[in-house]
Amino acid sequence: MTGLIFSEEVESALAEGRPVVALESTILTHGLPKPDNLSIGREIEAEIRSAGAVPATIAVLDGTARIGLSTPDMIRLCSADEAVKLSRRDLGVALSQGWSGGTTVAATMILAAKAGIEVFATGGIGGVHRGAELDFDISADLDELARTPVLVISAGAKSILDLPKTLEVLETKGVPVIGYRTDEFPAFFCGSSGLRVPLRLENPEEIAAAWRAGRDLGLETGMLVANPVPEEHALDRATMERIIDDALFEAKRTGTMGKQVTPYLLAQIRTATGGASLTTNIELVRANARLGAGIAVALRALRQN
Ligand code: PSU
Ligand code: MN
Repeated sequence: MTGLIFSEEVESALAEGRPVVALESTILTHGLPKPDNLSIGREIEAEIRSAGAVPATIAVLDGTARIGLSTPDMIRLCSADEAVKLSRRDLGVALSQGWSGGTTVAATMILAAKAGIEVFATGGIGGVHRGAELDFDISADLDELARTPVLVISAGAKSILDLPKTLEVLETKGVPVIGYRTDEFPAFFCGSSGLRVPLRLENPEEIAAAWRAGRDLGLETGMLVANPVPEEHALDRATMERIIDDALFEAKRTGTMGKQVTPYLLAQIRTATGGASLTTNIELVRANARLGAGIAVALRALRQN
């Protein structure tokens, strides 16, 4: 496979058909604070290993697309000041110009699909921003879910986004949104949003079977599995709404635009909640990593039948 550089661990897992779970890296470069990002990145990988799968953190280093990072690579990515946030539109320039950066959900899906990895766990996806009817700010993650066949596990999306519009766009684009043991679309820090999720499944085997059936039909769309944050780590919905409203106000006041919007809002929220939101963030990604590993293991069992 030209253009991709695999870690040894991921390369042998794929060659032997063992379960692999992709992880994104914008969460490390732009979503979480340094130096915690490094330990969190490693904890998430460890979670996948202990659940019987191999983690493949995906990033771009010195203009090469990496599928699985060695420890020195991970350290570099997590400490680099010049790491760029890379979405679909950025990949060609990043690779040809020798950049290093974190891949968003969209860019990670592209590279995972090319690497032959079907399952990808993350925290939250990008979506339709509030006020998008005026500024057209809609994340490329949504289009990617419509066009790239990768199964993405997230804790829904933060209510920095317009969640009803995000669900409408996913419906229009034909992306299955599956509530994992829930009827509600989770709102990242909070397990509930008051919005119904269109489909619901109860275990990794059912999710793997639904994914396989769609693929067998020739569907080229992705799938979004929405896994609510474990209840004991969820934050209060009213408090988060207030904090998010303040963050949105600040973003507008400072004229924050384009790809800076999401990292800016995430940093504002982190400051406003103190340590609480970071713990919740780590725990929900950990839970998604575990579920992703379970789905990857179930997919492997389906192949063997
Ligand atoms: N939402 C979060 N945390 C994140 C992101 C989104 O709660 O770290 C990151 C993901 O990498 C996602 C990207 O793919 O932000 C979306 O950015 P944009 O809205 O600019 O497409
Ligand atoms: Mn945007």
